[in-house]
Amino acid sequence: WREELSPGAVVLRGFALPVEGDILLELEKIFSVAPLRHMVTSGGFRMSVAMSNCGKYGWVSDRAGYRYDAADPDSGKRWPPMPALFSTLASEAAALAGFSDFKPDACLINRYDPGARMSLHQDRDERDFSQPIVSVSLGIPAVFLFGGMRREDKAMRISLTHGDVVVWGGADRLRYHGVLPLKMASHPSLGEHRINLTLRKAT
Ligand code: MD5
Ligand code: FE
Repeated sequence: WREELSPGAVVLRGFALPVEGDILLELEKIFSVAPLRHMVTSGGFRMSVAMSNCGKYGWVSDRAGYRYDAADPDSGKRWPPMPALFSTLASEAAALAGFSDFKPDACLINRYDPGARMSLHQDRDERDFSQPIVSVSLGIPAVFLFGGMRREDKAMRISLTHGDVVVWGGADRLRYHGVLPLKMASHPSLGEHRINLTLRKAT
């Protein structure tokens, strides 16, 4: 159940399954305070993925660009706190991949509906690239693109399904990556959705 894509990129198949119900309960509470919304890029395009955040900082994008912000721009209030379950799960996963003492302060929540995608990009908005990023996939499956250090580099295709956790760190932290448009599918507990939690140390 532990697949090493590369020394710094480790897939833990089904690692979140034992706590899936608890994660979904926490997400409902978060969405009641900070609803999922389609953010806009600096170029003015509406993102196909709907987003929210929990934790001390949240990732936001608007016409001014993208950044981490302690407040939800839609409400002006702080993001809901990060559930202990999320930080513990991320820290345990990071440790299994060789990154000890990972303490995330930001959790971006991405919801994909069939057809939604994420184009190739690097995650460079965090202060310390020596800190890994932990991603938790729930719901319908996605094909994840794991690229190289340049946008043109050929990408590996990895299928990520319900309960899979991936740790991205070390030399793999700054690889280009993305998600292919989701195929229509339905999952018993999430319906026609994929939810991905991305746990980071933003500052
Ligand atoms: C997703 N989200 O499936 C992915 C999971 C994002 C995003 O890409 O920015 O919200 S995180 C995948 C990731 C993060 C950091 C580095 C690498 C992959 N990588 O080097 O391949 O919604
Ligand atoms: Fe990313």
